[in-house]
Amino acid sequence: MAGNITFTMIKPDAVEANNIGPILAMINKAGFRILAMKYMRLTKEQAGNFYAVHKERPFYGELTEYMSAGPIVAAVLVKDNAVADYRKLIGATDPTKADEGTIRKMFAKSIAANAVHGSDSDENAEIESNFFFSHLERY
Ligand code: FUP
Repeated sequence: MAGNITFTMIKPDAVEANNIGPILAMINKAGFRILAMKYMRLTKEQAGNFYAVHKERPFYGELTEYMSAGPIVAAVLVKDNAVADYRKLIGATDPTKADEGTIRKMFAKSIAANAVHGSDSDENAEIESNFFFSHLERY
């Protein structure tokens, strides 16, 4: 397999707004290959486990409530320099600070409902991919 992996979720706000297709098109256009993908709804407990690093943050309750409020698309993406290139494609956490043409600038509604997740390191890309996918689900 050529390249590195990153993990992404299309979050409930973007799914609700019918933006799965446009976001996947941007991902493909930017040169990422989809290694694994699923459409599912997280329980609040699963969302809490996924975001466990943020447990002590003031927004943790709201974040886990929101991430379990509707279905998401989870995917593992492959590309050279995947983590950094995908962070560039999605833009800043706060969409008001995201660059023009980024996924969050185009589709995010707020800092909490910010359309997509993207791993912030190779180590977390591995952990997050393993949270959702077995190796039998990667193609
Ligand atoms: P990012 O890596 O860009 O997704 O951002 P963080 O890891 O810092 O935050 C994870 C998620 O927590 C964000 F996607 C949205 C949520 N969050 C808030 O709701 N409020 C904040 O002030 C910061 C983050």
